[in-house]
Amino acid sequence: MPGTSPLRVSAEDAAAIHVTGEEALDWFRKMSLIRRFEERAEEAYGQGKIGGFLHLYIGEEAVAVGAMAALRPEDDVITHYRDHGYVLSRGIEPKRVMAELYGKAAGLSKGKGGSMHMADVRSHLWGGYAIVGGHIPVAAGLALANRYRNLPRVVACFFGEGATNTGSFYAALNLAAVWKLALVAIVENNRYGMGTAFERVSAVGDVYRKAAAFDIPGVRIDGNDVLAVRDAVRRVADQARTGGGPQLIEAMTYRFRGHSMGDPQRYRTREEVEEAKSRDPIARWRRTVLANGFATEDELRKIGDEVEVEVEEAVRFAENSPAPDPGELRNDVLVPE
Ligand SMILES: Cc1ncc(C[n+]2csc(CCOP(=O)(O)OP(=O)(O)O)c2C)c(N)n1
Repeated sequence: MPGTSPLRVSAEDAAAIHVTGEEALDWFRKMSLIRRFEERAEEAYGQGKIGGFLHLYIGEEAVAVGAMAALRPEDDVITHYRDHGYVLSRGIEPKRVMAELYGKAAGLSKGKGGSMHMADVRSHLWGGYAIVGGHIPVAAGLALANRYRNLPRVVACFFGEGATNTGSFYAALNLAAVWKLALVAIVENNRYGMGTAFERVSAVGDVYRKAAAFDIPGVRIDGNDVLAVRDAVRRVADQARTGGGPQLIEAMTYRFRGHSMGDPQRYRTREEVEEAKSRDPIARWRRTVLANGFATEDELRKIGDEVEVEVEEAVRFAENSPAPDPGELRNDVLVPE
């Protein structure tokens, strides 16, 4: 029944799903890269080197990495503002992402977008959007454009559970369903929209059930299990690509940091955060990698060291890069007449 069947991938199921050693280590490296990159961004923000908003993805890394592993490079990706993880897992160089955070000319969006607006159209990354739910209609538009152009591409649209209470979520998914567009909505349920617990503001607490409003498939998965994410996104993307229409995934996860920098986090207890950290997606995948003999402790440590070097190089690059030329100010900006 559409919108009513949670998909759960147990550890036993996961073991039965084929993963190559190369994939296993690639995912470990990418999740570690996102984590370390953001820890360093957090530090730089504290030193006043990064301005504006900075929404950290720490704790949610398995969603971006698992989803990108399932998607094809030409599939379109459009996201909300908590967006560093998506571009890094698609293979964008960390130094270009860090330079964007620093507002430098060599940044991914030429230093004009900052943390919330990471875009690289050549890599089919259509950007982070700051307006909650505002990019979901754009995702439907991308999928409609792909239909017109006869391109067998899927649009993956990422957002938080809070966005499922916006009008644009309903307007966009309704038309996407009517037109059977190849749209995969990936909802990262981290339980809070800024300082508000989802259950306090949502008439329907199970996001996957909201798919029933559009008569489309909706599944709930463990978003801290990179393999479960890869498997689920692959499955629903295949359905969308072959005429199955839009699909909705609710990935259960948790953000370990505040909503944005400077969040005093009075809406949740320290104990709750610590308990959630016991389900850390990276530590968990690390255990799976070791248990399946994909790598030894030493090999994983080496990957960690390489990630450390890569992130330090990104910081150095961002610090030493020039600011955008003032003459660039009015370029790439849409100014209504
Ligand atoms: C239309 C709109 N309303 C309010 C805000 C302020 N705001 C920014 S983030 C946010 C919470 C959204 O939560 P969720 O969609 O669950 O994503 P998360 O931040 O948890 O990843 C709110 C209310 C906004 N940016 N846009």
